[in-house]
Amino acid sequence: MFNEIYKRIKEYDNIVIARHIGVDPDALCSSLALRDSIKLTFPNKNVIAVGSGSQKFNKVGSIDKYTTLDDALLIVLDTPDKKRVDTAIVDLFKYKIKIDHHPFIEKFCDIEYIDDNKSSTCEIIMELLKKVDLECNETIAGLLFLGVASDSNRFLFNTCTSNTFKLVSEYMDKYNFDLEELYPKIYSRPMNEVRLQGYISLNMKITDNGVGYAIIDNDTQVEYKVDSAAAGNMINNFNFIEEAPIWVTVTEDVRNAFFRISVRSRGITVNKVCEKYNGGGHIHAAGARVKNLDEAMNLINDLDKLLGEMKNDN
Ligand SMILES: [Mn+2]
Repeated sequence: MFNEIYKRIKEYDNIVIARHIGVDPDALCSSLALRDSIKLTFPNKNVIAVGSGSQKFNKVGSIDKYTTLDDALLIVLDTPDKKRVDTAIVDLFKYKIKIDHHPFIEKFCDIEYIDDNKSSTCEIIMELLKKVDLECNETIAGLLFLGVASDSNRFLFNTCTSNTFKLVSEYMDKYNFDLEELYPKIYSRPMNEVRLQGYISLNMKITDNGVGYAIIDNDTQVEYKVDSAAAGNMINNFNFIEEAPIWVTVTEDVRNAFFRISVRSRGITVNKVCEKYNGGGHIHAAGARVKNLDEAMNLINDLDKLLGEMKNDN
């Protein structure tokens, strides 16, 4: 399928690369890396990577302004369903390609390369660049590394396979990117976010069966001077709490009038519960959006019940 993807990239002079809303480093890095690789390989092509920006990741690289390009190819990265595509209007494109590592939700592209055994979309792009005639350089390799490192929570998850480490090793060998230069681009953060992390540690509650949850309402965000995106991103800092094999953050988003729920687990499938609440995601890392705190508590109770049932089964 990589050859088919390459054929289409070669064929089109105008290419738009899109990714999911609520940008994260894998989505951002995969789209910038693929854009830069295509431009490096075909300097005359018009390639843009689009989506709403994020102050938090502005050191990673710059996104392009969205403009409609005639007869353009759309490549959607890291996004399993059409409604989560950021900025680009999918139906306006003649030909569409999807490359993703989320569990399948719906088909909306002509070619869909989906491998949900991969750590990240960046890992798939590493493979793509290796297997077809697309160029790479130190900057592109660094972007791809950041996407893999971030989506695997710095190689903590089982989604990292020998394939992941082999690719990272090969790219590091060949392009010699600098880890200490790269990591701050996604991990450096202001003191107020660190203080908010302290607030969450102090205020996290744990249900009877072991769901750790923290509610970060708008007042708290105002008090700690963080936006809801920054607050929602705290979730990955709370792994390895002995009492909480599942942990959740509930973040109020007043601008959009919903609560964003992020769920993580060690070894327990949580995306099915999130799907019940208009969400979804990976088996151990999922999320949902709900209208109010009651709905959020229902979701948390469902996760608690899930843990209770597992205890009874043992
Ligand atoms: Mn991803």
